[in-house]
Amino acid sequence: MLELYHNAASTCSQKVRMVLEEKSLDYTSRPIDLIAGEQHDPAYVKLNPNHVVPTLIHEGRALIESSLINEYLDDAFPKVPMKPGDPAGRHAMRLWVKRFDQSTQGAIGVVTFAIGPRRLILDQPEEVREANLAAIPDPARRAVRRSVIEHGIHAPEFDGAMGTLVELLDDMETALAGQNWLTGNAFGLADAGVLPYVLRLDHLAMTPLLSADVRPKVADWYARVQARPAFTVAVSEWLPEPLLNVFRSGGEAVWGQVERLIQTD
Ligand SMILES: N[C@@H](CCC(=O)N[C@@H](CS)C(=O)NCC(=O)O)C(=O)O
Repeated sequence: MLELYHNAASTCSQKVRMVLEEKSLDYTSRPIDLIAGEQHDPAYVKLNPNHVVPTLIHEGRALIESSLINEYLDDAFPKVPMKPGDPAGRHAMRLWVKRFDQSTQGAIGVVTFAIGPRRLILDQPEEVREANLAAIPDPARRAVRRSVIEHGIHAPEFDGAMGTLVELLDDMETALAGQNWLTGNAFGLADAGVLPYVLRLDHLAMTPLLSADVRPKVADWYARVQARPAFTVAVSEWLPEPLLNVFRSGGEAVWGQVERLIQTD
């Protein structure tokens, strides 16, 4: 009934898998290897013209854009509701989600590629690397990807991207001061939406940003998310150990520099 084209470690895929799991929805998994460039396969591009994951197939329709897929799932399968029940709560939820789409997703892409998969991509034959870069349809996105692959954390985009992510954590800390979850006292779409970004910072060895000494509310939120049964099934069981090692070792190698960069901002 549901088919999900996704990638095990991709942030946008994680947020959709999390919602599917919270709602106990079964789906057929269609994995897409992003490093190998399967998102550019013409058959896949027919489903997702943006050459990205995830894509959800439901009742013959191909649904794209992770945040919109999650709202769709909540509308189509309302038994376990993940949107606040009141208009103000839904507005707050959509404000978070809008922010994830407008700035967080781009920032996490910069930081991830600058530290992690960059090394795998630089090991690829030049013609494979160039073909995959050339296939990114959006010229701005293509230019940023090239920049972070070439320059890593010294890319001009890196500093601003880290600033965006630190600001997000600070705003989460504030939002969580009077409630358990981002938009109230139930785990909802905003929490599922932000989870992959917090997790990615952790995987990139930026764990000190999430420590209870620095951001106690975020640390507590993160521990409670990780304790949810859906997290195990939707996120941790999918994580490929070799890629996690690339993230962690890449992050550990640059954490000192990144920390100085954040402190001087
Ligand atoms: N706004 C899109 C962004 C999707 C996106 O950027 N997906 C990434 C993985 S998280 C991807 O497929 N990247 C492949 C590439 O950039 O080549 C969404 O939320 O679905």
